[in-house]
Order: sequence, then C-alpha cells, then structure tokens
Amino acid sequence: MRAARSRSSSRFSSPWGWARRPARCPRLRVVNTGTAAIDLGTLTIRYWYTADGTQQQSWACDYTPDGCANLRARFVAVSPARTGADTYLEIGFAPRTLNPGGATGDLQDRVFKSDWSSYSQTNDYSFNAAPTTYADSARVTVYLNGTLVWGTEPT
Ligand SMILES: [Ca+2]
Repeated sequence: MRAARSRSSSRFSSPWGWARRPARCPRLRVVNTGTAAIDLGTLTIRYWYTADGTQQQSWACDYTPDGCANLRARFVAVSPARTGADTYLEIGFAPRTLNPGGATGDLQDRVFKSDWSSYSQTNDYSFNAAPTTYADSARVTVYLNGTLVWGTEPT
C-alpha cells in the first residue's frame, strides 16, 4: 500500500510578478509504505476537484526535490461528474526507483485559470484545509500502472 499525503492550501502567489494570482496549491507527497521498490515512472496521482468554470487551466511546479522537469501533469475531465469532482489533475513522474519507506519529497505546485479567476476549493473532493503539515489523504488517489493502490475515488 502506498500513502498519498497531502496538504492543500489556498494562497495567493506571484511567481511571475503578478500582483495577485488566485491559485489552487495542493501540496503532495507520496510515500512507499509497501515492502517492494516501485518505479515512480509507473505511478500517478489524481487530485479530484470541481473546476468552477470552463476557462483553460494551467499547472506549474514551483519546487520538488527531484526537479520540476521530472514531473508531468494533465487535466482530465470527469464525465459524468462525480460528487466534488468534474476534473482531476493527474501528476506523473520520470522513472526513478522509490524504495520501501521512500517518499517523493515535497511537491509544491499550482493550478490556475487563464483569466486568473478564483477557484472554490470548499466544493472539491480532494481538498482538505485542516492539515498544517502532511497528513494521509484518502481522497487523493494513487495508481500504479493505472491500478488504484491508495485512496478512494469520488462517486
Ligand atoms: Ca471547486
């Protein structure tokens, strides 16, 4: 079993000099709690949410110990929509061995809309405002080769 530990926060950031940018900033870390090494290249994370509109969305990686160039992300529409989710953000990794007990390290990223309009996070399945440090999140799902290995998808 693998644990996705997430801390989701809502904050305003100005990475490219914008005065204010409404952005969703889920922070994620995946821990290999199993007994076998895995290839991170086969692992994907889904963060489930409602997009609150149809504007084009973008993803940006601010920092991760493996290097942002070793991450990829895409937005996938969920149709029909599920409770708290009409979209998920899927994050994947470059191939690397993740040994038992190993973690991906702090993944700091942002999601934002083309018109900088705000998201509402309170209606998002994967959002959890409570933790101030990393905590296990069963609502952020993890897959190996597309097979669910952690968490519960929305229904
Ligand atoms: Ca939402």
